[in-house]
Amino acid sequence: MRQNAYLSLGSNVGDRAKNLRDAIAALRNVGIDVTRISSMYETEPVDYLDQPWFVNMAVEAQTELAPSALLEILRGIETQMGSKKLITKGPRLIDMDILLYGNEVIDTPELQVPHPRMHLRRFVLEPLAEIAPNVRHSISGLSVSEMLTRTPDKSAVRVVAGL
Ligand code: GSY
Repeated sequence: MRQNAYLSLGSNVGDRAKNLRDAIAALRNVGIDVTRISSMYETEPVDYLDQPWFVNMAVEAQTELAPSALLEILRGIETQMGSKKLITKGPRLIDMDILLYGNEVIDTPELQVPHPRMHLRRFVLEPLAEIAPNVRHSISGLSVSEMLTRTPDKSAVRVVAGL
């Protein structure tokens, strides 16, 4: 069944905007229907602070792929683009996470959906609220705009460009 999935994309190595554009092109090349794309946001690093600022965005993708197959495709594109995570939570050329997949709840060692930290990350919620303010978290039931209002994360997030 065709499902709406929401993905978070980020880059803080090299030409960050180009990396994001290339990742979206790669998603489309493998047949994933990217139906909404947020602006690009320059964002202060969270978790591991001693690294360059990121550019983050969110996309809506419609796919018949199961969540595990979608995750494999994302990891394949990251590898193909040359993204290496030399430090856990450290700099990366491209990083893609599944935030939401329809109304599903998935809890396996490889994949947790909804993304377990999405409500704690302004760099995820601001771009997502631009394209899907009324979509709801499949566990808490909160909409994306409600999560954004409630998030304790005060890190800097500012729009830099449309795609
Ligand atoms: O979880 C994705 C990688 N990441 C990011 C990110 O994409 N943006 C910001 N601002 N901080 C981050 N910390 C990590 S780890």
